[in-house]
Amino acid sequence: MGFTNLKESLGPSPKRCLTVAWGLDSEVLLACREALDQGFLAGVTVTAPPDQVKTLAEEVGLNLDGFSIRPAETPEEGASEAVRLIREGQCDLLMKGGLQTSVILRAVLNKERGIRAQELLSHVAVMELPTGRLALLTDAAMNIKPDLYQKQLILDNAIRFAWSIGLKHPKAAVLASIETVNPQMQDTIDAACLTLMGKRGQFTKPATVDGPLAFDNAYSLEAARQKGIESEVAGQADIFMVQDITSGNLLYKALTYVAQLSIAGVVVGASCPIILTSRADSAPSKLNAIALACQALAGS
Ligand code: COD
Repeated sequence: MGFTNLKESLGPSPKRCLTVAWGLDSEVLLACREALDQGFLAGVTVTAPPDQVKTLAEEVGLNLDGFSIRPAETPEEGASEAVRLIREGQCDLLMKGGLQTSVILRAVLNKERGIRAQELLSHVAVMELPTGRLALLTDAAMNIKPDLYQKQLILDNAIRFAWSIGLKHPKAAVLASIETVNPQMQDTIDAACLTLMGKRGQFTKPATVDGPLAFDNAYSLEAARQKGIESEVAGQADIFMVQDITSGNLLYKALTYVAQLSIAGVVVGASCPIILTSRADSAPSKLNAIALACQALAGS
């Protein structure tokens, strides 16, 4: 299943409303227009200064039917207003507009006024591999240097998310730089622990976990064979789990810019999926992210 199948299988959803925090990003608004036109969304609420939204819409020739605007003077105010709309059940999905990732994440995590649902929130990037199937990369954008317990929660979030978008019994590769356990490399020890947790059924939903695996062995069965690695996950991973934000972000950007994969990102673990796209993403890739979040909401 690729993004095209995902969008085709989604079907119209007359009641779903999305709020865009600080919606001063023309590509985000154009993607929302397309999602409204394709029936994935019933309404879009933008938090931002109304005159600036209208000017932006005029500049790019965007029809604002189906949009409503909640005034906000600053990105921080826009983020907390959008989070409030989710908390009060007025909207179902949250999307980042033209503000910094950390600003929206802080509003989401706010102890009194946020929308945490799980103990840990984490980022899941969904990419369409050259073979046409979808696979997940986590956590390339939220948790900076997780410890083993946080890694367990990050993997658990990704496994649940995989199930919610129809990747049942996912195979998860815990990535490291080598595929053997080196007592001097904590990431290889953590990967081995996560593998055992998988074998002992310590994740919320069934999954096959294997690691440490280097990216080549996780991605390519041939590469794994050449190294004599026997693994149920090698060459078939549905989830690629990195162990810190730096390696994750490097991999994410290399896959986007060098391999030119279509990638859509969401934060999971809050009361709704949070769509995080980067400014460089095109409107079609932002539409993929909206469709993905709608699918996750329907499947959770
Ligand atoms: N899940 C649940 N609770 C969390 C999480 C999480 N992932 N992270 C922090 N918290 C809680 C903490 O326990 C604490 O109670 C509160 O939130 C504040 O924690 P701090 O002091 O660590 O929070 P912040 O506001 O300094 O940082 C949280 C961020 C998510 C903003 C921070 O981790 C961050 O900047 N991450 C990188 C985001 C980013 O820039 N991504 C773009 C790179 S591509």
